[in-house]
Amino acid sequence: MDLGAITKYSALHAKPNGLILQYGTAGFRTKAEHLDHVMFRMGLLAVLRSKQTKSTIGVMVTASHNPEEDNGVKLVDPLGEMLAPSWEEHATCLANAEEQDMQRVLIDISEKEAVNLQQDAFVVIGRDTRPSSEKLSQSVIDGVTVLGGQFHDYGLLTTPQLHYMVYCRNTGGRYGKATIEGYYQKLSKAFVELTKQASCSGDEYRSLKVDCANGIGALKLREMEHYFSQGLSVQLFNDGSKGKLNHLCGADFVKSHQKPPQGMEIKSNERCCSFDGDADRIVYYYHDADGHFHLIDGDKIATLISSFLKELLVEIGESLNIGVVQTAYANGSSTRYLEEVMKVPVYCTKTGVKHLHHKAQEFDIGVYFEANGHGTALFSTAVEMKIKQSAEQLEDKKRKAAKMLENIIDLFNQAAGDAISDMLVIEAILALKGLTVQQWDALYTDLPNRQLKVQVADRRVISTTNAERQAVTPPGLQEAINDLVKKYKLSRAFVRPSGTEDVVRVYAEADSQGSRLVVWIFIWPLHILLKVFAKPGQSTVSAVNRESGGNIWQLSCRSLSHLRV
Ligand code: NG1
Ligand code: ZN
Repeated sequence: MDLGAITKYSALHAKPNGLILQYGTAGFRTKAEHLDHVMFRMGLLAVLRSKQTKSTIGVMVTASHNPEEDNGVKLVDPLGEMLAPSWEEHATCLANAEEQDMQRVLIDISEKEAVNLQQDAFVVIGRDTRPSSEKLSQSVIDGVTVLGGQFHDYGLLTTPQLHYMVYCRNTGGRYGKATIEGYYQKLSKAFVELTKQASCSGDEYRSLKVDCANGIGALKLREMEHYFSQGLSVQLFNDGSKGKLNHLCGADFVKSHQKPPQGMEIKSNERCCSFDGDADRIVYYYHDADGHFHLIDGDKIATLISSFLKELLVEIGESLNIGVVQTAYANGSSTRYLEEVMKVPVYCTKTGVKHLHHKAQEFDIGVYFEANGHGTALFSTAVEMKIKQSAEQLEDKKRKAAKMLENIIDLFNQAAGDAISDMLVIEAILALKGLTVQQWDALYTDLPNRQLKVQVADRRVISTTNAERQAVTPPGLQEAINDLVKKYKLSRAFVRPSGTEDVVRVYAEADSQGSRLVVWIFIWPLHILLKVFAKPGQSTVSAVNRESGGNIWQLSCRSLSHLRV
């Protein structure tokens, strides 16, 4: 390690005074102007991780669904997975080190992790379309080179494409070719093979409207569409030609506001979907004949996928164990449907895909999705081999099902949740099953639900347990929530500090005969509870009134009068 060079170059990427950042649910995220030093230092850290694992490590520059002014960075581990937790701590430590402590922190990490500094290092880098991303990814490269690492800069990529590249490079090409062309070809070939087998189709002509959140998804989908156009025609909206990234559009906007994005005209019963800013999330939606908006979120996507996979296994005659992994944000109706109707075991983990991903690896086939549309399916190596054999050996009908499963396995991005790959999987399943979007939606009815952000003085005063479904601190908060939940049928509510924003998230759902207003009345006291327990910051009354059309306050006061806080 050339410590002199590190000190010299680090000074060119100086840390702003007093800035403390945390490697959160998906790496570092904050205003782009505060991130230059973090990028340089993550370049350094990626080299150490690469030396330690003797593998290629990925660095992605993105802030996903955050506003355009933000940016972020995360490291991708050898099998395309999120960075190991002990290294997240090193990342936080390195990002927050004062200039004069940089050398010591780097040596500490190398010693603790037994990094052989003589080992070669290789880092691959990708970035989203934010105006700040190009310069920030250059800072990553500075960090990599100053520690003597080799690198390949893929330039503009979706987050899941970078995960895919890392996975391909560390598995000797067995997973696929580590080029953008290799990604397009692998997925499109599987998709076209699948749709060729669709004898009946819910729609005469398969077309889909895609809201690309004014992000990287538009660019990549446009490059890719001619590869799969035999099976699907896509019409792109919010393609970045005029609008601002994630502004009034994209998967996060559609899911949290439960309304369509701006800039997309929707005719009744047309199938539409939205990607988020880095194209690792997807949600579907449509307007019914009465003009009502219907959201089909990650929970319903997981249900469609797992039921299809289960049916295929039955046809092939294989009894493999299949599990679905969700978080506390999964709608109660989806969990009930999966467990009671489909008889599929469901597990709940903490928020953040790394938790879901690890749990899903425990099954022969693990399907995981966050309600916000981030997810994929994982297949164990043994399953992949078994299915390949079956596709060659079994008699006709079974062989057809095995072949289908083989293609579905190829169509999933098993390194990370991927909006493009998930979109093609969903479109293939709908075509093969001859399902319309309404029929898919009718699998079960979501319980009305709301999710809000509350700003408190210090979100860390709230800690949770039981996969984040119960608050441990501050004392008394959970009891107060329990008292509130008792008042509503099939109700559930929880609060947890966000790992990506300086807010506390509040979630509530209840059987309220379809009335979202009831959930509003329910969630509002939760705001008050948080304010009371976490010692207030700013008022949320005006924000809540604005979002609810102004008539919430009176109704909420009535329900508040029952509260003993
Ligand atoms: P936080 O901010 O920790 O709630 C959010 C999402 C996660 C995940 C990460 C990373 C919700 C409720 N939370 O995490 O699911 O996607 O961002 O992007 O949607
Ligand atoms: Zn994202």
